[in-house]
Amino acid sequence: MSDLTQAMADIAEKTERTLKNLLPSPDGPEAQVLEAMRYAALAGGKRLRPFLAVQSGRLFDVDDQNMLRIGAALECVHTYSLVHDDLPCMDDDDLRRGKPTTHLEYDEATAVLAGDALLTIAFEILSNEATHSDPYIRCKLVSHLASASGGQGMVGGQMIDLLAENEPDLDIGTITRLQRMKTGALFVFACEAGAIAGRASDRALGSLNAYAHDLGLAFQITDDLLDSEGTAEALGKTPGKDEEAGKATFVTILGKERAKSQARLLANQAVAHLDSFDERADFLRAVAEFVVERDR
Ligand code: GRG
Repeated sequence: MSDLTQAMADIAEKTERTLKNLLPSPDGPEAQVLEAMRYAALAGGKRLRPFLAVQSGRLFDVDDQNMLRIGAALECVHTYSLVHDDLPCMDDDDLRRGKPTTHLEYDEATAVLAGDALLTIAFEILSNEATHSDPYIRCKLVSHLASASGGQGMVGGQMIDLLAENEPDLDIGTITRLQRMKTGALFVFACEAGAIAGRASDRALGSLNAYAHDLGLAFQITDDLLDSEGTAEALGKTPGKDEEAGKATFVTILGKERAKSQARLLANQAVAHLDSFDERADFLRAVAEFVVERDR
């Protein structure tokens, strides 16, 4: 196992434990929604966003325990987006993280409510004093995650994506903007969170922002490639959805070979933005390679 794989497995395991402790235990007449939240959020996943958050925190000596709470909040927002994206009114999917999607395991209403509750608990986690001793920093974390997730971030990107279905002629600029909002915004929050929690300089924050933008795009291009080439078994989700929906993607516009070289270029560019950091940024450097080489 490489050092990176080991470090990712370690943070994934700690994220799972943190989420288990933070998500409410199914109890009382509302138990079904609490169960569905746990079903969706404790289903594995790469936990890439918590990994980025913990690594960014380490650059500024922020305690891992604080960053794991921020990572758990991020994972709650990310999981809510997957639960809602899988609904029949959106992507209508039946497989996620290798298991039946939440609306199939329960029902549509429960999946909508579980997604809603995962989104709101993220802010409950961030605003709790166990996340950071300084209320100003907690407020900043809440505000940044809200902007990244909302109508001018992830939700906005999803809206453009839905409107873009059956529009195979979208240009690369529109797709890049859409993906920066839909996928990139949470990556940016994950990487900036350590700088916010560690009261880093604007320059350091800017470097992490630039790194996250390039990493997010490299991740998305690879996601498009996996959608066109991967198997349900390896991905834990249904491949070929973009083509089925008649969607323009980086792969339909650039072709597979150019998409691959563009993803690699962006990963290299992401690493270059970390030049001002010492060896504590080595896992952030290594994860850029992982993002373009991954098979799930
Ligand atoms: C419904 C508000 C709302 C937003 C949905 C992010 C998103 C917007 C939809 C997900 C659809 C999708 C497959 C996007 C591609 C990029 C992406 C977010 C992939 C899944 O993230 P991973 O690979 O998943 O990090 P795991 O399961 O490892 O956590």
